[in-house]
Amino acid sequence: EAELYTEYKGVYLPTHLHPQGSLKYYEEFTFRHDDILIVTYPKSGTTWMQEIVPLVQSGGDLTPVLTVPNWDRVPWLEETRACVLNLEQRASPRLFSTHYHYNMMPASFFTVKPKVIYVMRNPKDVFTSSYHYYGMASFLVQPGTQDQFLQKFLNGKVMFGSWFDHVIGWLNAKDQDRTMYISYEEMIFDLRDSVSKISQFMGKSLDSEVIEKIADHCVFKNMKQNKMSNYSLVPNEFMDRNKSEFLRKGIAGDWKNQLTVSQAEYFDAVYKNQMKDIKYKFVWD
Ligand code: PPS
Repeated sequence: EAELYTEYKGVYLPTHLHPQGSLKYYEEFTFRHDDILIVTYPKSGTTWMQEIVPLVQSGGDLTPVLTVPNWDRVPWLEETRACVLNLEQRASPRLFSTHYHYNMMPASFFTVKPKVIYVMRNPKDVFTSSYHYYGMASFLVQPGTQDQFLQKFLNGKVMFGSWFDHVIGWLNAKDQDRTMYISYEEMIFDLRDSVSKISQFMGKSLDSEVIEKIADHCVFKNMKQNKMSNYSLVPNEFMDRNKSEFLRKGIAGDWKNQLTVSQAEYFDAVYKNQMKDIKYKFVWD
């Protein structure tokens, strides 16, 4: 465990993906005001947004998403590849991802104020997706039994720490006018409307046919076919597809198939306590 994870600013990070040099690079990173940053707790819709945002940017031209892997197209700033991608040379508006909590963000973020698209997902589905992901990814600590993983997840002893801290931190973020909040569930419910809202936020006015084209490309069964986004380029030794696929089910409410009744009740009790001061109206409440 000590080797697989690095503790950084109070959370576990998978060492393999986030060596010290990468963390340092991000600490010193300089944002531009028109950068667009996709922010997520892991397993909340990152990959999905890494498909939608470049397509909005390109006005529906599929070339970027069919030719560039998602991790280079909308790179994670804390991840090992960021420092070799020459991000300083990229044309504006640059597109980035991050799993950082609000209070982990580097200094430049608070002064430059780039745009943020914050994607949230029902934490019971985040748990479910994570459970399968931890089981297939060789660079993560194996989840153990479902009960054991539930304890780790609810206590934030997993990569990127506590879901509650992440969501609460970003919901309480200052400068909310530069932030768009959206949920995975809204995207499942009406993808076209979500794409339309995202394009408005990005300041791109797109025709309804273009919005429809983007939404159609980004539905789960279509996106699953895109090898630049479905993680099939990652060797099996890192992600064992015999155990689970990265684009696994792509639905809302799979926790009902995963958690026992008592596990779900326990989860809800912890949730209620942790989220008691949050006024935000979640789709899943
Ligand atoms: S990561 O590791 O943080 O980048 O993972 P992330 O991409 O945030 O989350 C993975 C889950 O998102 C699902 N996904 C989608 N659902 C619906 N539609 C589309 N197009 C889509 N793309 C990715 C993916 O299947 C994972 O959820 P589960 O529940 O495991 O299927």
